[in-house]
Amino acid sequence: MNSTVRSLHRGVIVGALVAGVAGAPPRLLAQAPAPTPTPTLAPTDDPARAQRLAWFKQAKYGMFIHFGLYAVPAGEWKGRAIPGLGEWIMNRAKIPVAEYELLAKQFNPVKFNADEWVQLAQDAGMKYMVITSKHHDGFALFDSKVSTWDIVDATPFKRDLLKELAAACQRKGMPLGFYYSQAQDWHEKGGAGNDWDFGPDQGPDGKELKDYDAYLRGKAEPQVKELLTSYGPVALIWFDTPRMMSKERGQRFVDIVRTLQPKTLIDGRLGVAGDYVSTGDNVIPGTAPADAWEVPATINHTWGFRKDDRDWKSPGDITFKLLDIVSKGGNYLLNVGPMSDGVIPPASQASLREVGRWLKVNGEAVYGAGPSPWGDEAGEPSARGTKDLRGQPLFLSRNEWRATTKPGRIYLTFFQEPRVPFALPPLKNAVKRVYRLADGAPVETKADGERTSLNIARPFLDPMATVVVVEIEGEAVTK
Ligand code: H79
Repeated sequence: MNSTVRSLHRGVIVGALVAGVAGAPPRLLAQAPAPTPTPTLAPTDDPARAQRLAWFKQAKYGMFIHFGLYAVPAGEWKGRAIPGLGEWIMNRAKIPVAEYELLAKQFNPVKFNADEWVQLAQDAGMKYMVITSKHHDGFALFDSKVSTWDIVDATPFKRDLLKELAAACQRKGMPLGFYYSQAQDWHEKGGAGNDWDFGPDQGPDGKELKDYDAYLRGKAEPQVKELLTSYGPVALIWFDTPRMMSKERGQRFVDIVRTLQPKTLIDGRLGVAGDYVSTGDNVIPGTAPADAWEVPATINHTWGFRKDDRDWKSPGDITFKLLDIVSKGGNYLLNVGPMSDGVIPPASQASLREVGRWLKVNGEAVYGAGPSPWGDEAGEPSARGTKDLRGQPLFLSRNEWRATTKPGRIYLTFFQEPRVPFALPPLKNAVKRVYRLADGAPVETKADGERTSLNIARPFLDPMATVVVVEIEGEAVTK
């Protein structure tokens, strides 16, 4: 057993503190909480929404990319490490706009290759990609006509990176979505968030002190229109941190998206109902928060590249989190932060590719799979009423195995060797056949009254995780 796998084997652990399950390093706990998820979503009985979501619910696993000027300082400003998220450096170091603008002249990702990025996502087994078109620093990674604060007008690179990525995605059949920070824009005096150049957004009474609507109408809305007009089919728009997003303002974005590309999904952080729920950053809930949801997550502890963060999640950890999320009905949107030369850090690539190799063999348990028919195997809320850092009931996560489903099939993914015989939780359906997914080897079963026991061969062949397929009569019925 390698160490990447061993780190998961801790029996019952405390989950959902900040990083969800499986051993968050303590230093994470010092960070401020991520934005609260918006629990609202479009009506569940809307057939247009169900159609829009169909590919998303099949996909299950996507690649998030945070790329921008912050990859140049990479977590360090004037010789000092600035704590926190790499893409927040302008805010955390209170860098004036005029000074931050100089970074654009140093931004020249000459090793960027769109096909390589898409190929990596495919090798990793990821089924969609989402890239920062504009983060809170206001810098656009595409050639905007309404601002010169973009990659074509302000950098020596001069190429429209999103255009190249969109073309590569289309060639390879990879759905592409755009992250767009609609509310915060630290470059604009009307945008939210820059209180070091432009003062606070709101007074103590909540009164707005900036011309926020001028920013929205003059930059954010036109840029979202550009993204939906000039880059082919857009799989989704990933809005974030909905500060001061009133119903009216949020609805203006909904109208733009629905008018220009009715198939484009809206995430859960616009501020008004989107198509699915986005959990807090790195938060894996104990149970499904909605019928369609997604966990945005980092592969180390930052989204934008930081040169001092090499604490990459192991392939075993990523595989566990993916199955944990899928077994609860959600999607996993896992981030990479390319370096300023345009190369995705090789160590993070290696981790992703190893998960991809596992998925090549075992992907049937993931893609298009529905949630567990049980749920207790994932853990339970603390019986003692303990609350986590967000004031939510603490969920005690278990990590031995997870279940996912398709019609007539239950997939049991084991992250450690179970005691044999392994008793299936209660199931009313007749069990037809049980076998190992990787090689089809039959698994011996024994009927035990209402319960079925599995005599799973040990030791496991795959150090990462082993999937056992339980073929059943019809859809799983547990009660
Ligand atoms: O794009 C990624 C993050 O930059 C963005 N969401 C994900 C997908 C995000 N925006 N806000 N937050 C996450 C919450 C940020 C909290 C912190 Fe901070 C930023 C903690 C430390 C730096 C703000 C500034 C709160 C304390 C200091």
